[in-house]
Formats: sequence, C-alpha cells, structure tokens
Amino acid sequence: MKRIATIQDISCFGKCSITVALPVISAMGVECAIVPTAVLSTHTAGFTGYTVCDISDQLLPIAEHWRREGLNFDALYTGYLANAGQIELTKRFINLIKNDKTMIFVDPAMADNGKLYPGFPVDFPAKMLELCQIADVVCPNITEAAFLLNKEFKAEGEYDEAYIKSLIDGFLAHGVKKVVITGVKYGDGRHGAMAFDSECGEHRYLFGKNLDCYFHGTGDIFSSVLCGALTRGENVYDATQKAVDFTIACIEQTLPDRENHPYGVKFEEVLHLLCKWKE
Ligand code: PXL
Repeated sequence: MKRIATIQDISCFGKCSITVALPVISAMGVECAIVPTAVLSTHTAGFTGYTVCDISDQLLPIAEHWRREGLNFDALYTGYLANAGQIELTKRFINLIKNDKTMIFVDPAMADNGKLYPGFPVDFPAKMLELCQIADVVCPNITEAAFLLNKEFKAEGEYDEAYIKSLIDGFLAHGVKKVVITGVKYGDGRHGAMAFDSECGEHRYLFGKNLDCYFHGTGDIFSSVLCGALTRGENVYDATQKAVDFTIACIEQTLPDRENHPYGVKFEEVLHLLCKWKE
C-alpha cells in the first residue's frame, strides 16, 4: 500500500484541510498519515470568532521520531499553512523525512478570487514560493499562481491560454516538474484545470461541467484526489481529470441542500466513487 503524510491544519468543523484529506486519500486505498500544524475551531471562511492553537512546534519532534522509526513515505503533501514560521518548519520537516523517491506535493492554499485569505501578510506568497521550489508537483489556482510568481492577476474573461501557460512556465523556471493550474474558466461552459508534465512536455486541459458556484474546501478535495492518484502511479493528466470529476460530484451532491450546508461539501455521500475509480 502506498503512503502519504499530509501537513496542514485541523479545522474542527467545516470540512477542509486534514478532515477531507484523510477520508479522501483513504478511500483511494492509500494510507494517510497526518501532521497537524494548528487546531482551529472552524475554518476561517464565513465564520467569525474562531479559535486558533498553533501546534507547529510539534513538527520537528514528529519528524525526528518518524526518522528514528525509519518510516518512509511515497508522498509528502502540504496544504494550508497559517504563517511563514510554519512554512519554514514544513521545509525542514520535508528535508528530514523525504527519501529519493518521495514525491513532494504542494498545494499553496492561500488565496482565491484575486485576494489572499484573511490574515496573510503581503510577503506570505514569497515564503510559500520557497516551499514550491522544493516541490515536484504544485496545484495553485490562478490567484495563487499570480501571487507566487509576482505576475499580474487576471480574472475570468481577462485571461487566455497564453496567460495560463505563462503561469505554468513560471513554476517550471523554479524547478517544479508537474504543474496543475486550477479554476480555469473560459466563460463558454469550460471549467477545470490545465496540467503540464515536463517529462512529456504536453499541456492539457481537463474540463468538467461549470456549476458556477463557490463552496469552501473544494480546493482541498481537489488536491487530495490529485495527490492520491499521483501517488498511486497515475499520470498527471488522468489524475487531474479524476480530481475535476470528483470535485464536481461533491458540489452536485451539495447544491440541492446548500442552505443547510454552506460551510463545505457533502463529499461523504460520493466517497464511494473514489473506491470504484481505484479498481
Ligand atoms: O481550504 C483551505 C483552508 C484550510 N484551513 C483553513 C482555512 C482555509 C481557507 O480559508 O481557513 C483554516
């Protein structure tokens, strides 16, 4: 069985980060170890007054114990990290734990719709770029890519294929081998991602239905499926298509009940799709 360790926060309520990565990756038949960086009472989107307890001082003790135990991982997958200090510790964690074959997968979860998430300072993207520079695979949305690469952000309707390809080139210049840009929409019903693998040198769109709505945590669901499928040995194009399809299935499951479920998607009711897809 393949094994991933994921490093991100625990949002106790709200269905994102570790609370989706663990079930999604497990349903794909991949073992998922967790390394929590912080415990929040809820995620930070749409809730106020949430509690935050930073536990990133545990990262290096966990890594050192795992090293003593001789534990090996096929992939290390990072998601939302709350501050620059956590990024620095995550880099050190990765260097302590990775072996020659470990895939380093970075979802630079920090921004959307042209804006950084609340609480992130303007110099946060430069720090997150340092983590991307040690990654084999990154999967930013367009906002995150623009912030990380210090390029102009273009909203839906303003960008073209050349712009998306220029974002991919930006990460390749930083040594990343596989790049998946998410949230690509052309206003004609095409909505999905563009993937590039430097081994075969091909850009490919992986599209699904445009449901034209926003749900929190779908980026984490997307990256968990993508990381799980890549770890299982799938190529980046098939893995990205699975991530697109599963994210859409989660949203479709939730839409009819969105008033009662504004904080996340009902991924539980479609998890069985992942069990089937892995066969
Ligand atoms: O889904 C990314 C994410 C993860 N964890 C926390 C968040 C967010 C996005 O806002 O607030 C705590």
